[in-house]
Amino acid sequence: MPRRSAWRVGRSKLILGVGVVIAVMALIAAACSGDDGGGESSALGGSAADIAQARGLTEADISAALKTYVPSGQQDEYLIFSSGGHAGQVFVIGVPSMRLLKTIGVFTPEPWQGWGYGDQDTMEILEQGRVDGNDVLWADTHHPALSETDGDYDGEFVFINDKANARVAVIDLRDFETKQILKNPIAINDHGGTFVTPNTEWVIEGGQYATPNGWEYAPISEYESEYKGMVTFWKFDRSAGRIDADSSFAMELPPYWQDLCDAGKLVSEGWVFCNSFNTELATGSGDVGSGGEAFEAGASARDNDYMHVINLDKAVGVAASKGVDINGMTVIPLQASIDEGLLYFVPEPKSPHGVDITPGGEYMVISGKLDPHVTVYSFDKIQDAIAAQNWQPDQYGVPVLDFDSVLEAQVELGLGPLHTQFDGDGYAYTSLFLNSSVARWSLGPPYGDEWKLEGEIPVHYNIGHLVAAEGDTVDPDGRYLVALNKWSIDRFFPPGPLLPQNFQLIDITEAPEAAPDTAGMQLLYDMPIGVGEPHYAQMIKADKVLDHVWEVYPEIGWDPSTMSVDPNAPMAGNERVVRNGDTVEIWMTLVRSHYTPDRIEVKAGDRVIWHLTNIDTSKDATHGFSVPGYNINVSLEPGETATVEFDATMDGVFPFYCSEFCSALHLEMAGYFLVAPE
Ligand code: K7E
Ligand code: CUA
Repeated sequence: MPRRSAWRVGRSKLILGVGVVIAVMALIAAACSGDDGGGESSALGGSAADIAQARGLTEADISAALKTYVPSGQQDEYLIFSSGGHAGQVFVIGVPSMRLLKTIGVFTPEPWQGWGYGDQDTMEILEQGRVDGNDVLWADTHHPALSETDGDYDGEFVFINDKANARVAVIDLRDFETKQILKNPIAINDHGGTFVTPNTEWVIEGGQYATPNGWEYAPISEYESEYKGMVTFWKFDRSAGRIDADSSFAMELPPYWQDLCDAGKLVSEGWVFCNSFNTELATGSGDVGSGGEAFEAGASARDNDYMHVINLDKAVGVAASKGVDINGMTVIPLQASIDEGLLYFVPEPKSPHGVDITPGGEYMVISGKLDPHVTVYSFDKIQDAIAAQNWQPDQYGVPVLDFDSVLEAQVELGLGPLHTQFDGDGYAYTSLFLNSSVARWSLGPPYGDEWKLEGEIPVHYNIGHLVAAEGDTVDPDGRYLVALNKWSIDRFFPPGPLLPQNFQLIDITEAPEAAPDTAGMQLLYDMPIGVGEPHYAQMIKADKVLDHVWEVYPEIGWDPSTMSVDPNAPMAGNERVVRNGDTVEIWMTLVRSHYTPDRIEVKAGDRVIWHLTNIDTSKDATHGFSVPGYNINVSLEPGETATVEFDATMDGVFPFYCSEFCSALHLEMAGYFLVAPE
């Protein structure tokens, strides 16, 4: 792989060189054709053809520009919900314009949204993500999952996992705010989350690096017996808009490193599939000089790892009868899963990454990072092999189904296949990390005639996930595909040695014959992502979200954490300040361009409970509330109420002000918070 990367850099320099030559030629052409010698003016004025010529745009550039450009005032047709990677957030991006619409505060405080800066509800949600009582205010978000109805996105909720700390979060798409964070009580890291079942009854969170249950200590020499893998099924209560932790359960798995999961759909509904690696049970090289084997060698020694095939429907009942309590989580012991027929393995080549289910649920597609093929398994054949007990137990006694008996097809795509998406025309799209490309391939029956590679399009560079429009649902749209590239190398201005990621928009509407060099795919646009490292994303028709989203809260005094009116919310006419011993409680309203009351006087050491309601009801009339020195900033969207609580430990004069430019007299929307010395 290092050699390959070096080769990539070499090639990209070559591309840059060619690009410079083309640009110079275009400039010369432009200069030669200029009638007044004013290259600048001809680039800004003149006909479209003049502009294209002056800027050196090719026919393909122009067609790409026409496909991505969304004129001012018009809206995008699709939305991407992307993991924010280390940002600990979720990004919302319009397609095809690739305009960033919002960064939703999730695991990490977000100042503009007042997420984690004094607003008690947001502080409490962030506190739900504490690990053993400690704040963990960053996250490594990987896989957002839009809620589904009958296997199709319904635009109501988004879930997201935190790989670093094994947490999941629930975002309500009525107001695009995080409502809940859950710390997994049995695991300290995860990866195979979040993925949802076709009606969002369950939110799946698979594990990654095995540890003893509850990340307790056990010596690494006891890895085989004391370290555990896991998959957790969080029960989602749609009417409450929350995960019900008490009705959730987990399955103990062998200490293979579970990787990614996907829920079966249609014919395979009720089953869950997870890939894994490190079935070698590698434990690292240990102390320097001890001669042990490094993880990357030890964990990729075998030719096969195991796809986990899980009977979720049946597991629900077994959890109730045979589950044991670990740190408050109901866990099905491994032996119970084996005895009850909940868990089967299927050999998968080799150090795979990801499992993706075809739209009809018939096939499970696995990519081996170190194998140039995608391997396609048949759900029917898996069921037949289970019925026929065509298996050998692994070292933990889990039945390993016979590979050949469940295999449907293997398609050779290229180097480093990772993740797969689908369109509505019988094509699959697989990211090729080492090739730096997206492969387009045809599915066999019932989608098409033959399992076969159609071709590939280069991307820049080292693609991880990819997302097609509704490309993991029962009804993919095709149209657009976005490559989520890890490296951008030469694509953008280098802002220091940490370079942006690169989202590349690709048009997949044409058939492969339309452009044989790229199997019909056209690269449209590069979007640098200078925040976090996104992993997965999902792309939904914007209309579906528009059906649910609120632009102002339904009533004045709305509490987003309960999604109802807070009976204690300040309302116009009942603003007041009440002192009770050392506690000062304030009921304040905000309206363009005034705080009522606008002067608050307390004594040092007082407990301050400050209730705020934005009584404006027009779209976008958001007010802020920032108190200097006290790390307080609240965003109050139209109708919203919030409460801030703190001890007035610092005496002094603190002008508070509206931190959202809301009106012509926004600067005047201010007040004094006076803290008299004791
Ligand atoms: Cu980065 Cu899905 Cu976590 Cu692959 S994962 S790239
Ligand atoms: Cu309210 Cu600025």
